Amino acid sequence: MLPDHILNQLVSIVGESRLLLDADDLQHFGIDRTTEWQAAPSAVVLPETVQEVQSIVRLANQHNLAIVPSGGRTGLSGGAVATDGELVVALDRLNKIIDFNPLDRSLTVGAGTITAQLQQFAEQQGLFYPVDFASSGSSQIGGNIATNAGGIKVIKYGMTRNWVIGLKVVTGTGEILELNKGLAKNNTGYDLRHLFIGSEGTLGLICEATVQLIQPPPESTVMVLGVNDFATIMDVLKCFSSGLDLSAFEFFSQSALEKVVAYRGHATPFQTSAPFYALLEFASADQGAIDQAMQLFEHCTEQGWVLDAVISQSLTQAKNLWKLREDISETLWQWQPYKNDISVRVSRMPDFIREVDQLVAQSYPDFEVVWYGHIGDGNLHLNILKPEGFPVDQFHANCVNVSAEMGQLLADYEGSVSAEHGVGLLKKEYLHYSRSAAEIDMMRSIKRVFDPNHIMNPGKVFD
Ligand code: 2HG
Ligand code: ZN
Repeated sequence: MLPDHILNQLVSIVGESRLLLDADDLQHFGIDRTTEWQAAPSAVVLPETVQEVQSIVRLANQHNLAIVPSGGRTGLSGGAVATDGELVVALDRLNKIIDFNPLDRSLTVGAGTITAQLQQFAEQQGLFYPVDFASSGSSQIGGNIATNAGGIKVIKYGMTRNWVIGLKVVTGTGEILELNKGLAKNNTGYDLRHLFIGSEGTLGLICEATVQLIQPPPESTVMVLGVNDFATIMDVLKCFSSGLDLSAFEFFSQSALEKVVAYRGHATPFQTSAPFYALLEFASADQGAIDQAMQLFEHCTEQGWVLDAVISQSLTQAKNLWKLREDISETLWQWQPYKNDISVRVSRMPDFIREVDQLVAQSYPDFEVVWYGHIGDGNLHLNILKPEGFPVDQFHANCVNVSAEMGQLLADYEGSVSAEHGVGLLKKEYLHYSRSAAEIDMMRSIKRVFDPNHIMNPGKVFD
């Protein structure tokens, strides 16, 4: 519990109704989508203006009070978890559309704007915001930027970083910085905007963002292919990406499909099952692209790579096929999964897949492993499921042991221990497999510049 004089000062900044101290609120705002940690913040504040955020950060500096920024709380690495009496600064109320410029095709919004609302606003203007993922209905743009969120269209459009053309931030020192100001061209030294993107709240708070919108993409078609074995998915990717303009290339295993069908009530699209499935989406403004897709499918069948295929004939069918992939993560929560979010370069995927498959088979003989992810980006999400009745602590300890071997394998392949979910609390002990000691030292030095009193999300990314 914070002393009264600090609580009074917080009330004088945000007003009584936007300082939350109830146990339910502390629980709700003190945790993200992870289940490993217990929420224990001392208070939650809901600022409504950038100036209020600045006053909060200045106050926190005076009293050496740690701050945890909170967005839509959909994170999967414990980046927005307050476990130790921190002050949670929830950006929910900074959720206004601030500016839209049709000529620049730029949109400035408060950090608390829900991703889906931003996407809808773009659509209403006849434009398109291309970053998308299953949690877009609750994730906030500030959180997306703080974690450089990826998602299902990275193969064509890249990560959140590619779409941020301006940021208004409050640094750990309480400075308000306006970074890049929506410019397309701006070669004036270090681009601090890019330091804040993916910094997971360790340098300051993102309060407003300007994103680049584009013309909506042409009509697209979704195809799901039953694939013979894991490594073959990469042959299928090579084949389809050579002939089509792909906007997604995802995969999932039969066990993922079975669970989504059983627990979400979706219809299974195949008569006969395959060990793996590739889901691809391609631009299909004319019949030519669909004919081309059918030819590529035939080629893959002749090669013995693909067993079966379904292709969407309508928007509804396309959406239903997407659900088979997008609903996997939420469906698996009931097994308290141990999650991996790893990547290597696409060209190294075929060899990496063989080794990671071997490692997992040896390491988890007694656990069910569900494979899925953005394989077209070289990104695998393998979820290890806890058997019913197996003690959580023991399960976790087993998985943590394997993570070191996985980390070493990733280091050998020059891959990443966190492809898109961020480091937070979950991955920090594995960071050294992907970043050198010199790099991590530099990151610490950068943090000291923006946050000399070490109040911004301490303990996240690195200690
Ligand atoms: C996805 O791609 C998300 O579905 C979640 O990044 C992955 O829960 C996971 O492991
Ligand atoms: Zn993902």
